[in-house]
Amino acid sequence: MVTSLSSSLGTERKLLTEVPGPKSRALHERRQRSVSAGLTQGFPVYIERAEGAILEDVDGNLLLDLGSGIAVTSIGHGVPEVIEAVSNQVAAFTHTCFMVTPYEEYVEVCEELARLTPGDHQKTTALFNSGAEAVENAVKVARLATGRAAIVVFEHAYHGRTNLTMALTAKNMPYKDRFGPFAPEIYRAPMSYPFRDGLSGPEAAQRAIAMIESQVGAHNVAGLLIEPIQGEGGFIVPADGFLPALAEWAKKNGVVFIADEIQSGFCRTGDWFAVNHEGVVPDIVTTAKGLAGGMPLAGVTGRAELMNAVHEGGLGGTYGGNPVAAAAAIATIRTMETRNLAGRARELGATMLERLHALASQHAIIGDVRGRGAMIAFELVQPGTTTPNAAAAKAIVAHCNAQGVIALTCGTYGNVIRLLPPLIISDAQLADGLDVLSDAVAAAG
Ligand code: PLZ
Repeated sequence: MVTSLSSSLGTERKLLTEVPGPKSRALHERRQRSVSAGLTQGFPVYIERAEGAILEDVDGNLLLDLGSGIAVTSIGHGVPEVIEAVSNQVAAFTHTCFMVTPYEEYVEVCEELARLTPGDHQKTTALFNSGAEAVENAVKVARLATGRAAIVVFEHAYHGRTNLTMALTAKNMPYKDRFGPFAPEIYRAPMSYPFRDGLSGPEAAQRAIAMIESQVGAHNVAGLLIEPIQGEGGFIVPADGFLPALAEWAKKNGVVFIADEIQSGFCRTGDWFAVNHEGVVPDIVTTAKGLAGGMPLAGVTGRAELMNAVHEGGLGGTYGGNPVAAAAAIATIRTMETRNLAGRARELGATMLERLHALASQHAIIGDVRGRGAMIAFELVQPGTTTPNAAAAKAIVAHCNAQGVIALTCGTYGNVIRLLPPLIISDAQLADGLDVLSDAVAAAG
């Protein structure tokens, strides 16, 4: 199994058929009969293997990945260190349930999360399977530790699809529509969105704090939960000073500051975590996605006095911190360090921003270019306005897909194209992807 992966896919995008090709189309027909219609149907090319930034589909087409499975395979596909760690762990044992009989890999991931997350205070961690599960548990900890109920979240936020996290997520369609009733004691504050509100960070923070104090009351707030750079909501980078002002307010009022770094964490923005760029030290950090290089693993890491306030048995789950996923995380973190993928993310970001700003100066449908490190996006508008242009975003992604480039949309208004390349993508591969993207923008504009 491992040896068959060693035959290289090469490094270049190459289409042998139209995409999706005949085999993908046949699989897609099978899917329509057996898979719930409730799942998003993205780009229906069925993948057989992957290596680096290249995905090979069942028709033999080689596709360029600018999405990393939504910021998950940040270290790239088929990384030998991860394959080896996972293979060894599968052979050793795959599951005991950490709550029944523990194992070292779980402990090591928690040690690494304590080391890598901001702040040198004492921290402990609990591991889970998905981002939504991590967010739910962060809320449980904040409520228990403070004895308060209210959770403040922000406009455009995305935190998951479970019942509690649907309440935390802002966008109705497709995430919440007709799935209620939703959990109570969730309050939504205005976000800093420089392109649309023109406010400075401190001004936007003051606006949010005034809302919280008048509509909720600081002493009722258990936790303030925020994505330091919003993901699904549109890669919204808050104005400088917004996050520090909120963190300061939280500290002053005994409110647990929870950074949801599930999409922005693990070198994606050019540092281990997006909060590092503004020197913010959260009380709790939620992680998932990039943490385990493609295996399902999520973490809640927080101040020991918060995390340890929970009674024994209050946190857990059958699979949380599964040994195979934990082994993958340890190898992923090592790989990120030895290959300096945070530094690479900054280089990729500089290249993407330069190309996208140039493109924006030529095409009036690009209203804003933003992001940090290798978490970069541009927002499509009706020329000369800020009116969202979701049709253009859709057309651009379709154009990219037809050329064998995986690109993703996001945003409350569906009008943002986001770029999340694997951090090991080569300069030539990125240039190729950006060339295709430029043609797509030209065609849409
Ligand atoms: N918090 C910041 O980005 C997941 C969602 C894809 P799970 N984002 C991708 C989709 O349409 O379901 C995400 C996130 C942030 C939480 C989550 C939830 O993580 O692992 O998908 O549960």
